[in-house]
Amino acid sequence: MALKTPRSDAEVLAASRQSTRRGFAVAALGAAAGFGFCRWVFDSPPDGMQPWPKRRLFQANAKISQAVFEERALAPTYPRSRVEQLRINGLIGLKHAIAPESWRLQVVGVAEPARFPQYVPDVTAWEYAYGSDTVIEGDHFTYQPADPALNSMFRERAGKPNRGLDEAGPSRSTLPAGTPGLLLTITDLFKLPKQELITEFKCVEGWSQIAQWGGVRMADFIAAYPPARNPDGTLPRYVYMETPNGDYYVGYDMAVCRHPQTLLVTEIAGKPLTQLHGAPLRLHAPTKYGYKQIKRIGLIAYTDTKPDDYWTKLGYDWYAGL
Ligand SMILES: Nc1nc2c(c(=O)[nH]1)N[C@H]1C(S)=C(S)[C@@H](COP(=O)(O)O)O[C@H]1N2
Ligand SMILES: [Mo]
Repeated sequence: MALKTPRSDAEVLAASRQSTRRGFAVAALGAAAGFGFCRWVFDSPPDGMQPWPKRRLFQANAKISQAVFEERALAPTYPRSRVEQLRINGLIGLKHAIAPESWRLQVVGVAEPARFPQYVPDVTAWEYAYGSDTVIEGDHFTYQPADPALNSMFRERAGKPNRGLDEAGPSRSTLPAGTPGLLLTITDLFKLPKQELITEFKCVEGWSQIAQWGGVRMADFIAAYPPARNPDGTLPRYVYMETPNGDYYVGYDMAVCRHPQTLLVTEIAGKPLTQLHGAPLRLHAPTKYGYKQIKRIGLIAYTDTKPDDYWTKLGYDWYAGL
């Protein structure tokens, strides 16, 4: 399906609700809860790892907040004057620079994939190439980026243990050899309508920054490369993404991916992504914590089996809602 005219957030939300089994209940809950509910959570001060209302709220009422945040609520957006320089945090799967021309996006679970010119019988056979500059050695930051602005961020953490590095181990959802699908280039993604969004990025560790994102809506990507239906006619409930080497991996509910503010990002602050911010493609989902926002996406797979998820394995919430 060709997407020429960008859709409004409201149109994407409406389409998303239609394609959701819980659609009707969600609309009602969203209307009842309203935006005040959302603000309260966004404005709350962090208490240790997470804002405290989040914990209490989810204990008390996980189902309602889940429906409201994922499928109904829009995250607040900000004027350009508020944009900050996004820090770098989390380098799992980014230890070596990827050679840009070797990047492909593997897409698996698409309806009738052989009709696309990008079809290949085995996406796992694709070989990514890496640069010789090592980003991380052993357990400690040793990277000295060419860009002095990045250098200062690393000086802060030099010699400190790189928490979480490879702790979760390999993914259970990595594709077996011989999986057919598409191999897209970045040019294929640029054919979708461009979106810009200025939102607050929140890491579960307690920091947040306002960042400017450029890219395409995940909802538009799904419309252009739609998932194959399950044998019973329903649509797959999940999306799985991983870095090219499979070191970092994230599972999403389909509703999160259809949210109008969930973007496949190619630019931050009007400039192409740097390697450490996830070049050439990362995810931004302003209704989710940072750990669900995977950098350097190598694979997008539609699936009806709940995918493995790096930080969920280490005890963090799968849903990761704000
Ligand atoms: N590939 C990859 N993506 C990742 C991570 C990571 O370690 N590896 N960390 C996540 C976490 S916890 C955060 S807070 C954000 C940080 O994004 P930034 O470095 O662009 O600020 O990336 C997320 N995506
Ligand atoms: Mo994070």
